[in-house]
Amino acid sequence: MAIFEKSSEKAVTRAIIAGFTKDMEKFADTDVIVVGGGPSGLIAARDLALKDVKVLIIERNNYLGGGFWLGGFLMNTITIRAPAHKILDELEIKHEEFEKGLHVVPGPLACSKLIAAACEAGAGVINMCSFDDVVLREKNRVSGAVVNWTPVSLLPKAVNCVDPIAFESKLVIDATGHDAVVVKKLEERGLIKTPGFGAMWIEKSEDAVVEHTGLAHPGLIVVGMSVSTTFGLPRMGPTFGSMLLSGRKGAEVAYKLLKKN
Ligand code: 48F
Repeated sequence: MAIFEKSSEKAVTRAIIAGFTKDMEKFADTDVIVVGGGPSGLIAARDLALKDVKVLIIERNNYLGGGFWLGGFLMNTITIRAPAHKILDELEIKHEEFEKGLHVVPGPLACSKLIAAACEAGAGVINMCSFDDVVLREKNRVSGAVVNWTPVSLLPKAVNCVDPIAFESKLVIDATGHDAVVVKKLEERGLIKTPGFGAMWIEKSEDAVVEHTGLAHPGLIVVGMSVSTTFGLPRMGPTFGSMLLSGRKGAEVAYKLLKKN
């Protein structure tokens, strides 16, 4: 007596293709594209999806979470400074206070719950997919993302003749961490100038990242460590409170802009 229901190779193949195609068709034209599924991108996507904004996360790795799995130096204890621990409470992630205002939480727990929160809120995800370029419209407004499968983008140029595809959106959020790949693409085109991030100073950097989170160019919002690269702020150090607060602020900025237009 078999344990599982009957099925076949062709049914499994069709189920995969149909499910994926349905999602991709839905997001070909979306409200917001979040490039990068680290902590700042995940919270931004989750907050927007909770407000019924159509949001797609594009992540180059197979896994979401970015640097949020590890606290620093390959040690998986995450540190979060108050008041960002309130977001952990909101997501029902258990944490401890190491010393006044400095909270600790196991990376795998915090990261997996944040990923689940973004997905449960309704954010779409396309993983193993790399941002390649921006879509630009009138007055060089960022209006979407050109993407290709990560394995394709890693092929040597000599054997890579696979055209990318593009998703259109009202807004793009650069949540790609230190690399700030969307911002850098605009810089390559002479539309923006970035100073790159400065030396580590945790006390200053966390506040500065949240303060500078917002519109970097028409149609483009920066959150998380890409804010440091864009505005020349001190690098973060291994603490994540501002990644969560910056992602949340980025979502608020996006929501206001969407309501205005
Ligand atoms: O680096 P990452 O975690 O960015 P973040 O949200 O958080 C930064 C912290 O992890 C840490 C820190 C603060 O304590 O200093 O570094 O700002 O996540 C960035 C995500 O973007 C993806 C990358 O794989 C990662 O998951 N990413 C980077 N380039 C691309 C990309 C690309 N070209 N296309 C798609 N995804």
